[in-house]
Amino acid sequence: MSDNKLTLYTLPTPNGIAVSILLEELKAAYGGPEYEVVKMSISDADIGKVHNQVKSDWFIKLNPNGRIPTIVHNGFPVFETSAIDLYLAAQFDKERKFSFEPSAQSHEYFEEIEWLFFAHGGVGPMQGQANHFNLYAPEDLPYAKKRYLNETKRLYSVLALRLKDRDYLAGAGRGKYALADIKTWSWVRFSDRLGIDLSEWPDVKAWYDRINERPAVKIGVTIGAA
Ligand SMILES: N[C@@H](CCC(=O)N[C@@H](CS)C(=O)NCC(=O)O)C(=O)O
Repeated sequence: MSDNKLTLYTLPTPNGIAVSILLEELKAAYGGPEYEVVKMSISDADIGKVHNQVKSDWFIKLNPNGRIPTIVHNGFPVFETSAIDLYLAAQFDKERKFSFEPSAQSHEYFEEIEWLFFAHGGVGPMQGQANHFNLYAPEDLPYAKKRYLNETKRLYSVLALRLKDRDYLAGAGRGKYALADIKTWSWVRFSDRLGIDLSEWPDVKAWYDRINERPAVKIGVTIGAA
């Protein structure tokens, strides 16, 4: 094993790109880390392709939750998007270009954690359920469809409140593009699937467009496709 072997198990889903975007930002800013991509399958139809399954025995040893994304860095597995991004920042974002230095005194660091948790515990799960009930559920459940869609939109209005007079979610002044933006943006990118129109929240739309223009983001969203 080399000194810096990093493998990313992923797909270009809202959770997958939250990690591949950060990895591409790190590569653009620092020239690395290089990483190997293992494209996973999360489709039951593929059961039997053992090396392609998030619920197979070998993968559950890396991520007991059986989901993408997951990384293994020099033999150490890490799962959960925000934990992976915090880990990658601690390992590779030495100049804190996309993160904030952990410190009890740093309000910026705790703002980052606060907005990461907001996305990880709020936007992701609620929009995920909205997707499920509106796009995939085998039963038509109008109450569930409406509940999760409305809650997702309510959370977007919280983002709008935060982004009024700011460019990014965490950091002093107008903020700094960092982990919480990457994590949240990765879900907002898929909002059109629910018929959500970002122009309802002009500051969220401006933040979305600002991040969408970044070259590393354009690459990050493709990692694990085809
Ligand atoms: N809380 C997890 C969510 C990961 C997740 O739900 N990943 C989905 C794809 S976006 C998945 O692997 N689904 C497969 C399954 O549920 O079996 C994280 O933040 O990493």
